[in-house]
Amino acid sequence: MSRTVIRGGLVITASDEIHADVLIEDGRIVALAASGTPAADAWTAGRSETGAPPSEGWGRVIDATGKYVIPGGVDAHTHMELPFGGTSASDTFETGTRAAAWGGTTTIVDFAVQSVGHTLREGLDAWHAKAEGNCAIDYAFHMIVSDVNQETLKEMDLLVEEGVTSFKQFMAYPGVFYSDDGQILRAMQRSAENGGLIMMHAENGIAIDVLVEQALARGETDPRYHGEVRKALLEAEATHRAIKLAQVAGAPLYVVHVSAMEAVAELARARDEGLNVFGETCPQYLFLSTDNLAEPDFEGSKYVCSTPLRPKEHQAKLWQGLRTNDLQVVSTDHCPFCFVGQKELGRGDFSKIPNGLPGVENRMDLLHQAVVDGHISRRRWIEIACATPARMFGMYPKKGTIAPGADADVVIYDPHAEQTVSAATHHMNVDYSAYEGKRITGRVETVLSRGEPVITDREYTGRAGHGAYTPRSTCQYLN
Ligand code: DUC
Ligand code: ZN
Ligand code: ZN
Ligand code: ZN
Repeated sequence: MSRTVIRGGLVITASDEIHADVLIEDGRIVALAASGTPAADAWTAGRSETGAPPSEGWGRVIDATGKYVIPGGVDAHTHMELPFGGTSASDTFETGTRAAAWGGTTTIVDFAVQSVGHTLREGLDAWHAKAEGNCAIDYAFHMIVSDVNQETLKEMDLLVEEGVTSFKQFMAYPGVFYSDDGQILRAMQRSAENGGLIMMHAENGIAIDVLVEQALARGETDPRYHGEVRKALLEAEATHRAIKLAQVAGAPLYVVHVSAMEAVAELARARDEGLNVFGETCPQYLFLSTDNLAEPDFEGSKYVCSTPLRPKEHQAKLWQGLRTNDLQVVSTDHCPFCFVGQKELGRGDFSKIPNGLPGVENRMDLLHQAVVDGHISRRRWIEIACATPARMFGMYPKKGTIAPGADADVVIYDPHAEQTVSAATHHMNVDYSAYEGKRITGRVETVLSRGEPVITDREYTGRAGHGAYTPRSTCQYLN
């Protein structure tokens, strides 16, 4: 048996903050006991409570005095190795999950892609092949549905049964991932029956493509025009439409990467009506803005993603939505493309810049900074970054909390350490940082994945292949 005791830290979950020692056996959390009590001290001494001698193979004791002991982060939105715009996201499952661990994330849910004309199964098999044996931390899959037809709808039932319980559809990207309203309605009706959760990329892509064409015809080719054509109103309109379609279908809805305050208002209204409508935002929308898209010398391309960054005034509404639970989850939409050779594909035409930002390594720290800055409480930090994504996507309480029976995915977090974010020191396979130079209070010190040390006192001690595929149950967050 392998055992670990984490001693003397402040254990923070979505619901509690307690000074407790955590006992881990064979990859699972077995018990918590108030620090300094005889029960807790007995673990550290390697004795049972009955005073038996130290057992063979007694594992490590991690001193977490003065530190936080938090659940490993659950990033429910990543795109490792995603083919996009004639290139491919630069993090593999190996580099991306290692970077995630460095940043205190111990589970990712990545998006397998159905290509038009192919089956869901083909897409899912392809993503399993990319991930298997390569991940440092546990992983699961959502399925991007690009081609809704009778066969696809039947396959959705099978996927839900085998643990792929959420399906992304796109109201944007006509000709690539796009679904029309009829296809969306059919997929929603199916998920109302089989328990699946539709995740929506809510932007009116048909209208956006008209605006793109008109902007380029006017010679507006710089990255900042990406933000201008992908209008907040067209995010709000699509969000509204998706909510109504879900209501007609009687299905729950999860809107991904919400960036516009007008879209938050749509979600808030639907939730006030009692609908099972949920919203996710991402660190880039909370910390970055159209000012970044306007950076000179094509540097703005580093910040091209969809939905796009918005003017700064949207940020306050996103923070408010996170506090009022009109937004429930912060994921990264991690989809990195190098500036050199990838973002540069869009020089002279912003519509050819591959869409996506790196961030899987930065999320837990940025949200801790939000605690320091007073935007959210410590428990809300854990709720939006660990517990709710685990619940939303059917992995709780195995993932997302520190409790007896849970996987021992645990982060020892130093809330007082100071760091400066930089591409020079990050571990993502991308040649820039979206948060270059940002000062952050707080830093990951040690990370356990199912009890195994992946990061130990800021050294990588994990291995590719430790991470296991995690089938999921259906959404555990419904009204
Ligand atoms: N948005 C991005 O920024 N990248 C990948 C796909 C998406 O919807
Ligand atoms: Zn095929
Ligand atoms: Zn999207
Ligand atoms: Zn995405």
